[in-house]
Amino acid sequence: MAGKSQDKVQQEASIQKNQVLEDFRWAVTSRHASLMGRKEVFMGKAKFGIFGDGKELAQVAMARAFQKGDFRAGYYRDQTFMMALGELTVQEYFAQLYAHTNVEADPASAGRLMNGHFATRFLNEDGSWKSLTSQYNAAADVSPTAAQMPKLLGLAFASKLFRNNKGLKDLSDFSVNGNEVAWGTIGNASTSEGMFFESMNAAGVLQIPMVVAVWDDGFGISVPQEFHTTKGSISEALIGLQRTDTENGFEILRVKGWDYEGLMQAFASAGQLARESHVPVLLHVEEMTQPQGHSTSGSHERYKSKERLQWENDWDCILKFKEYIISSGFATADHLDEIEGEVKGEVKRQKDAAWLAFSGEIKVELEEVLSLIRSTAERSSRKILLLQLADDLKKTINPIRKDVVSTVRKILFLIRGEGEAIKKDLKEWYSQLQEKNFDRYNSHLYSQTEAAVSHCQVIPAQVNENSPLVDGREILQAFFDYTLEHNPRFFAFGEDVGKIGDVNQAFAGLQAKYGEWRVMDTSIRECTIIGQGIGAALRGLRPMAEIQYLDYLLYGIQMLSDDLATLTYRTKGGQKAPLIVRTRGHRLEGVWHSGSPMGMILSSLRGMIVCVPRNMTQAAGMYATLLQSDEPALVIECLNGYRLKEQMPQNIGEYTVPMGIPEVLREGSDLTVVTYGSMCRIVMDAAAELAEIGLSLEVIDVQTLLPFDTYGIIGQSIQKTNRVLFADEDVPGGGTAFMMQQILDNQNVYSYLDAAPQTLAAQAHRPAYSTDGDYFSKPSVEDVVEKVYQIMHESNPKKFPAL
Ligand SMILES: Cc1ncc(C[n+]2csc(CCOP(=O)(O)OP(=O)(O)O)c2C)c(N)n1
Repeated sequence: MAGKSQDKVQQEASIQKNQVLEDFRWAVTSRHASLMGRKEVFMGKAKFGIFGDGKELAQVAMARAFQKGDFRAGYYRDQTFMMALGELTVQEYFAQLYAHTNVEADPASAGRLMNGHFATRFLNEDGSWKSLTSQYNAAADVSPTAAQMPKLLGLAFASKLFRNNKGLKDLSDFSVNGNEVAWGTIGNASTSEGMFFESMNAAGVLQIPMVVAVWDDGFGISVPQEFHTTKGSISEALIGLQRTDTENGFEILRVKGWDYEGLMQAFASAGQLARESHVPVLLHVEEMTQPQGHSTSGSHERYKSKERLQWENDWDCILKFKEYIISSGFATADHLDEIEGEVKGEVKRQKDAAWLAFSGEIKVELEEVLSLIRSTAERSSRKILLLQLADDLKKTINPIRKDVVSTVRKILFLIRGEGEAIKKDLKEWYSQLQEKNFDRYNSHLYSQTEAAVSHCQVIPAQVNENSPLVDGREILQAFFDYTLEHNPRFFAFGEDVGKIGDVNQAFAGLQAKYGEWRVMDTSIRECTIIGQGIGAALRGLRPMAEIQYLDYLLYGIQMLSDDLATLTYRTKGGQKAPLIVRTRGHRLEGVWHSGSPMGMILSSLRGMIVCVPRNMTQAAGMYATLLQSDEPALVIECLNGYRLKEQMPQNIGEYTVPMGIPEVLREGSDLTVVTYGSMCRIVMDAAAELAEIGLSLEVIDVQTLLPFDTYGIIGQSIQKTNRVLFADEDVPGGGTAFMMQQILDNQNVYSYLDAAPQTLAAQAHRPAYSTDGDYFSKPSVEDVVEKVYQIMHESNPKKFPAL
């Protein structure tokens, strides 16, 4: 202090005092939001509540260290952090608790997620990027514990790329020299999840600016610490990751959740270390409490001892903060009480405003419909019943949309036999409401912007008789070469992708040509390969994450399903991560290298594009389309197609393959076979054989399973052939069942069918090893021939006698 003027010292002291009191304000604001939130649930105004009480102090400290351009990937306890950052008002907090469906009311999820799921908006309304370096960024939360970790890795990894990949230097809306820290939060019990350990190890290897704060309150719902973590402490358990003077690793810090100064220091130094030196940090925040228990689902008195409950009271971080403020002379107890009184009033005011806005919208609809029902009743023969239903609806306490809509639907059913003039007003009103409700609850499964795949320009591949025949993998290699040269945001990574250019060499030589920041190797960690891609894509990059074989997608599918596929939907267009996942499958050898688990994929990845190119020419065109778009995708190349010969298109890198448009590979008149991927060749071979006995097959390659045949090409074919077979290599009831459902439900082909629609799939078990194993497990040419013949036999046994 010796060199400082008295004024300067005083100024600094007052800044500190202001800061401390501001932090106090945020802590108690958040606490009262938690206390009132729980009451709202118990009063029946919200369905479920999970709150951040007991975790406030650490979060005001984290908010102080968090800078513009930084990213958070955390979990449901982080309300204080979001509030202190200015990214969550109390009113918005309650809007989410009530499930208010307006983006303006709940910018994180538009009422789609239960409370405590935080997010900031990365995108403008048209889907274009905001300047992420000019704002605080919170990646949209998901509920599965620890699922925030893999994308956290990617968010931090992107800083590393921005710092080291010179081609990204101009992207100043996304990064300033890779100075952005990715801050993660996780509960102590959730650190037991595999993805936590996988992410931590990967961050230590990658040396990225990732700070992971563990909020440790000694429990995971009712289960105490000794069931969760070796040695009862995650920072002890991870000591082997700690950096030394000679080896890279993690910085590990420990701090108490009630120690304001300790927390401020720990978060500041963690942030600085990560930001400047890209050293990852584990910040273990111990001795946190949970004053109201885990959630509104139960009370913690059931499983915490009296001593523990007493300890939680005595070591409540806000109580300790008050003691600290008073003993440091920043404020008197009376002053703090005064602040708290003010805060409580303000929290209540914003809570009430949130309720008024939420319930007000519904009330408007309710009033409208009541008056419509009454006027309908006057004209209807069911007058008394309708008035009774209106009366019941009016009496509903805290009415919701379901009450309104179900009453209207009941009435429309009741008066179905009455004249149009009687029903018209109510029907019209309901149809408009349906549109609004679709937007509220069902929109944004896929991109609704100009960059959706459906808007991408179609440029046909140019091939002529002089186009050279090459191995399929060379077509991909030429495509990736072109893309690496022309698209600086594009990079590819995965197991064996870097040095050898992937196990089938589609990237061969490209790391040498474009460098290790464009084409890179990773360890064997599918879950975090996906997370790495999601995080990087959230930051404006165009990653291609490779999963070596489709069979190993299972390790990564949780992240794809829970995080990537739901992202646009759960933020109602507020965030996007146009990650391309490249993999290969369908056919090679044995149980774990020839899988085709399409049913699994189709059920769990709604929200993603799923491409099944039959060869590498189609694959390259699909990648080109996807790179123009803002949608996430999975592309499954044919594992047995890399050495097959194809003609190299002249406009490689530029031509595109449209999504959702099947291609008719062979025209025919007797029966349509709908298939994709490696099965295309088998079905084409079968078609050639059947042609010899005069049977004419129309063969259709669906090309993409999601979206599926947007223009009804398959239906048109069935109108011509009147018979259809859906064939693939998945288990029975998987991909073929999906295709059949799409056609039967959406293309109204029933009346055109002369024979029952059928499926041909693999055996229900995984495929056995070797050529014979494949033959007896997966559909063969003979299987297709016999199946088609059987359908024809049933139609005309005379012409096609039984085999
Ligand atoms: C994968 C998964 N399993 C189970 C749950 C149900 N669940 C929600 S929170 C929770 C306990 C988490 O405890 P902890 O990580 O210590 O965080 P805390 O709630 O104590 O802050 C559990 C089991 C879940 N959300 N996700």
